[in-house]
Amino acid sequence: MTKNLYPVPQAVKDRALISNEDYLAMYQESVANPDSFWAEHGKRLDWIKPFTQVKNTCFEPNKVSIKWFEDGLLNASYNCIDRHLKDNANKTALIFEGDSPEVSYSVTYQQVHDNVAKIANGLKKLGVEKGDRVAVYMPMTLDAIYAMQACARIGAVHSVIFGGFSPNAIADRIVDSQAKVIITADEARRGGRTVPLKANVDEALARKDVTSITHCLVFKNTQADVDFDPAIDVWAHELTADLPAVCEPEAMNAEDPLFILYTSGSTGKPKGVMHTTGGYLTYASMTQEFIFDIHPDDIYWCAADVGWITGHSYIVYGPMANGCTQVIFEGVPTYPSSSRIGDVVDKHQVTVLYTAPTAIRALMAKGDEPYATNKRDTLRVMGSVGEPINPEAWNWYYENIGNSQCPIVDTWWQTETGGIMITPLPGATDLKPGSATRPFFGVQPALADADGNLLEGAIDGNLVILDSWPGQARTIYGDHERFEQTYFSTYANRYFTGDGARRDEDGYFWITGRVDDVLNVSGHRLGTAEIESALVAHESIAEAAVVGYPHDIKGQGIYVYVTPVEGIEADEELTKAVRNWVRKELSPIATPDLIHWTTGLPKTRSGKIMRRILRKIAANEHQALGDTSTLADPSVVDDLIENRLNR
Ligand code: 6R9
Repeated sequence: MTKNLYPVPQAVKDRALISNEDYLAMYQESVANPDSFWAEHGKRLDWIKPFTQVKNTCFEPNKVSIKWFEDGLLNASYNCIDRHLKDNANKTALIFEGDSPEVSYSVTYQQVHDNVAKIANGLKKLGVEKGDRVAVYMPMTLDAIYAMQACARIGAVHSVIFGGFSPNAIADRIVDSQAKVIITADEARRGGRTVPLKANVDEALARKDVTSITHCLVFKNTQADVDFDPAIDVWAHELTADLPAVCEPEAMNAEDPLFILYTSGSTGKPKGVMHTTGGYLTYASMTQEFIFDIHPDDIYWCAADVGWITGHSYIVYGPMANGCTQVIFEGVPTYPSSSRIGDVVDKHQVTVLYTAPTAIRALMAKGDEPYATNKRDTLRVMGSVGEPINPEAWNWYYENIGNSQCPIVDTWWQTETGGIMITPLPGATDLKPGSATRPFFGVQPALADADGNLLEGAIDGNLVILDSWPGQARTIYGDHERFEQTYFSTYANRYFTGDGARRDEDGYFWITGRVDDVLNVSGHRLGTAEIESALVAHESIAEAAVVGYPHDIKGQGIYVYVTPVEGIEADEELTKAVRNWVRKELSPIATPDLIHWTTGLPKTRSGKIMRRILRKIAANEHQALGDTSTLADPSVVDDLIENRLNR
């Protein structure tokens, strides 16, 4: 039975960094006096030149500008590595747990330092300079983390491309960022299979418009044979073999870019969300410490991929800035069996676990047995991220993984927010399954109606944030106008999240999901426009419309409506070909679940596709279609309902 309130257990309270009284006082201070609050917390980092200015931000139309700590100088990699060496050089930094349970080993902060310094020197030797962009297309190995830290060390801007993306998606991101070097590996391992990373990069670089790359730096991982072009390819082990394990960190301005990360929006191509150095790192490290209640002896495990923002903030930057010991997991929760997460927790004595609802639902579907074979009694705090967690999954996570003793922090945030925004704190917040609860320090969430009025009390609305916080994205790379348009034009003077939410009578927030054309499939963010443009690039497809529908494990499934070009008869073979086409063009994570061939789509007289209707039909809720009187040809709808695929 799902209860609806879980008060903070005494044992958690006793040990916690932040009590409820602390939370209330600190929150109040953070919004009343942001300058002095963040001046104090900015000191958690080591600054080469301390900042004297704190907040300088503006959300006004056509003047959006976000700066924090703008006259300070620091280096992110120094903060994540070097400053721990004085007292903790031999502390374990990273515990690698391979895709195969047979493979695991640890490295200390000193070893991380030496590896990062060598790669940083290697990048310099390849001509990479401060401000240059470096694409990173890597497996979930320690080399991926070293590569990102090495970029930060020399002031290069990394642009990590998730290892599940296809050559076309890689090429798009390289072209947009004009990356000089791409870092990759021979192959990745995932769930007992391999992914041909280097071959994918080769294919991406072969695209005519990809002209900015001078070198491809290749790490050996599986030792597979790969094509090697000495004109551009460089083996990492050869490049770094004779280079010193010392590399002076570059002094960066707080507002110098740290990285670009592409994410999907409701229109057009993915956007290069840009984060800078000082505010981002302050926010990533502070949120990680307080939200996971981190103590020096914790063994922390965030089971995300570095290809997503969660891997950036809660693997590469936050925990390392805090000098944590953490598990880096190459594999998937269901390989070699569904007991893997619990087995890894026991093996490495994990105390803090951060994962996604989709993983929890996949395990839940396998029943409780896999979790009868491991104990998980070292766990203290568990986190959830990426999509709304339904109360059933929350409860299963709480009872079967956490032995009913670990608070669950349901953390709501986005690529654009840089760090967690709405979340419980383990020692402070009474939990309600399914609610992300209350804002973190400095975050002012509010609900707005369609006309831009702010709503009071217990109510549903569009989630906006009223003022800036240090981890906020500064711009979209190369397109500040799109940044303003996307996030600051729906509601003047407010940041619009694209999410809907409900606030209850206790002031707790419940995120209800995206209110725009962005899908959340297994925690992966996908724009319907992106999938549609991949679909219409297929020679047999004339028109396509993509919507999400409720899916038991993935959260949302991808429902595709397609009209074939004249003279083409859609059959099973073509359906299969289209499915593979999307995998290849975009990514396996964008694979359509249901492909519905139709001769027409419901359109208004002005030719706009009425997605609202398509969503209802895909959700098998066609009884409640609402007003269809503005349709050019209402008969199209009857036909779609009759042939609907999700019944
Ligand atoms: C961190 C991350 C962002 C979108 C966001 C929202 C959804 C993330 C959530 C959640 C409900 C949570 N989302 N965390 N929804 N509860 N705890 O996932 O970033 O990939 O940019 O996705 O994910 O819809 O707008 P990103």
